[in-house]
Amino acid sequence: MISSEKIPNNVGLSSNKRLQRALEHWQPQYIQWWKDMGPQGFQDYHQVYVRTAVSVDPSGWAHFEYVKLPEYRWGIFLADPVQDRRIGFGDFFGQPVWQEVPGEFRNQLRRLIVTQGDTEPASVEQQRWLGQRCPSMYDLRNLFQVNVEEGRHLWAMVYLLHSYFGRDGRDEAEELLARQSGNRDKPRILDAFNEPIENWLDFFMFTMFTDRDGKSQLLSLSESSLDPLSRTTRFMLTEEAHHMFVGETGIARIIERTCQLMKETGFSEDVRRLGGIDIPTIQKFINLWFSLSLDLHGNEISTNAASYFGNGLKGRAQEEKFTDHHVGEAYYELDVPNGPALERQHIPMRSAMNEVLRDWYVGDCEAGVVRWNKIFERHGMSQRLRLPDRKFNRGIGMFSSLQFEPSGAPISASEWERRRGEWLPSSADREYLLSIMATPVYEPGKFANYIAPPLRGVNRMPVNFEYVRTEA
Ligand code: BYC
Repeated sequence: MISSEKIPNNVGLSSNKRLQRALEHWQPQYIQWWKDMGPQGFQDYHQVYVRTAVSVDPSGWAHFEYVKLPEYRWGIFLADPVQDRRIGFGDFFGQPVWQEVPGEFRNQLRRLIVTQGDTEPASVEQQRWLGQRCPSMYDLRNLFQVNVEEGRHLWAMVYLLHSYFGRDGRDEAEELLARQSGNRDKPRILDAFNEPIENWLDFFMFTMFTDRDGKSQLLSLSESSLDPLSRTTRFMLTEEAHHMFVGETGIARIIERTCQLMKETGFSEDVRRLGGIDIPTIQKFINLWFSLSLDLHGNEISTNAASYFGNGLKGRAQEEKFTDHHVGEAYYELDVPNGPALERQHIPMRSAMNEVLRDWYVGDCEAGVVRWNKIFERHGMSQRLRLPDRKFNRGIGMFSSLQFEPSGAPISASEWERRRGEWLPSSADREYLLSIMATPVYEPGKFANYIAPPLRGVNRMPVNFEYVRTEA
């Protein structure tokens, strides 16, 4: 059960006074950050119907109530320990997992935890203006649910930093609140988390694709030999699932509405004249957020990834599905740029672990796009959305200095410059989206013209439930 102390937790925080004091010292800084950088305009006078965890078992973590956002019960929740858990991969395979951080891996683990932690507040910062442009009260509530849980994920990482990394960890926890998404002097660590999220198409694509990187990274960290990291990330995954639901169903509802509008226009693709979002624009946002999120998996060939795996710090998603957990002799076949051509090379598998995780990620994204395309099928339409090739628009890794079409065909730098507006959102596309989102929809049960209502409400409540209440 989760205690209802000042910092709700299931880690027996009150029995470790030093840690409790340190975290209680960080807490007001966090709240200040949340007020400054969290949802703008919804801090003081609004009550939001959100899910909060009262325990970590399935019946307890889906408890719903109205709360004022700054009073959300952010806390420290670890999944239950697995009895006699053993290291599942790498050079220490089969040994008991660690309850403390081994000195020799301290820097690497700190780096992984800081990188993970940094993404959480970053996403809240990126999304802080969206409430002013929301398509419905239902969506507004979902946005805030995602935001408070990202805040809680930051708590999860800060708990690990404070508990296991001493002074360095406390300094890192402060830095997590000091860096700012998009800030030129103190940006967030990973590139996608410095991109603006200014409209709801960005938001739904982000929760579909970037939160799905969250899923793949959390799955691989949940395999970690450091048991507190594994237990923390295992619980985070339960919350992450809802974020991807918000993204996938958000885009599905936009597609649904686009199909309806296309019928109204006599199957013309020009739904903008009816205030809808046309399919080419949806495709451009897929191209953008999918490629940005591919970058989040790091370099194709990475000594960092090899040593994370060898040392048992970060495994593969669903490690138990693999047969070889040592991976000393195996190779990964990769198309590596060699001049203008690609050359198939055999890369030691451990060095290709980022690519292995990226494979898992691409498969998970593809399944989502197949589900979206079923909407067109249901409407009897031949249009289809697709993921771009993984070489397209890359900013990290061996394809980042080369240019490719979404199909994967190589093109010259000048052709890329000439044609990128066909494939990625242009400023005109962004202006159009802002124009149809300029007036937020706050009336319960009403939806902006460009998006269909959801099939059902939250927690069996009706779709027209007052998910966000304004205090008198
Ligand atoms: N942007 O050897 P490499 C989530 C850097 S999302 C900028 O490939 P590695 C969430 C890299 O840091 C999940 N820099 O690196 C979603 C390194 O720098 P140094 C977040 C990048 O370590 C939505 C250099 O390039 N969690 O939870 O194998 C909402 C060499 O790279 C990028 C994690 O990422 C980039 N995209 O792989 C809220 C898990 N990529 O050493 C939350 C923890 C690489 O030269 N992180 N670099 O200064 C990791 O596992 C790894 O750090 C990475 C990169 C997968 C990110």
